[in-house]
Amino acid sequence: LDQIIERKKIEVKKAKAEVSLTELMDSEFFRKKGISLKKSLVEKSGIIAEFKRQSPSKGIINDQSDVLEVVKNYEKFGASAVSILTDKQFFGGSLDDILRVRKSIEIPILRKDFMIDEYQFYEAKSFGADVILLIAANLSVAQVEDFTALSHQMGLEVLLEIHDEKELKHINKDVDFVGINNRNLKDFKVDLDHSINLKNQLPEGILKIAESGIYSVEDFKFLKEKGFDGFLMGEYFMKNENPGKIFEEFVI
Ligand code: IGP
Repeated sequence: LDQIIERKKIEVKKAKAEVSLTELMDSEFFRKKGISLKKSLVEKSGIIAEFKRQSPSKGIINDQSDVLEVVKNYEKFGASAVSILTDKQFFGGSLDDILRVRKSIEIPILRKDFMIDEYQFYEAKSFGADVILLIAANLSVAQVEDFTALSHQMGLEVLLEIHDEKELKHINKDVDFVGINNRNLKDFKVDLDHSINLKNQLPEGILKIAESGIYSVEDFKFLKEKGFDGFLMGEYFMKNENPGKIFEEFVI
């Protein structure tokens, strides 16, 4: 994670030099109202289906599938939202993936990246994202507050990701969703029981999303029974040649 953040700082600096805030704010999406995940989460399957080509823990997962084709199928078969990894270096994604699909789907898009600088929130909005991810592990409590306020000003919803008890302090009443990452970002181990334990310590009334390592219908049902409102899933779909088809089979 430290390595990713160091790299991210360099990328953001470069992006700032190339495209100004004014240019970002000129995008048609910047003025458009976002699509609410809060609403879509309860009205549809609750699954936030991810498009992810590769990851530091798994290497290449799928570098053949076309982002547009995949997310259209995710939508068609009832995904509440799509998550698109926009980190290039470690996940093989880009903001252009969001731009490319934005006009073809009507469900919310989560920009999945490592957010460390205000500039990236302007980017997210202007490329057509509706929701952004904040990872408690690499942000201070004050940063989470500031970034949440900025996101809301722009009309972006906020998913705050935590992984352990000491990150509970990052939760503030303004974040829209709390995600519990079942995967430890330090050793990549997945532990669903750990997540349920942590879930029981969350404030009441907040929408709760189980993230990562959901590898079977049983895992999904188990987490649903335990009271999670949303489920962020990537690899289970993406490791197949046709992720949209696997998604379809999963939900029926
Ligand atoms: C999806 P999985 O195990 O279904 O592919 O996980 C998603 O939760 C995972 O990609 C993720 C992630 C992150 C990636 C969750 N939090 C933070 C990068 C950064």
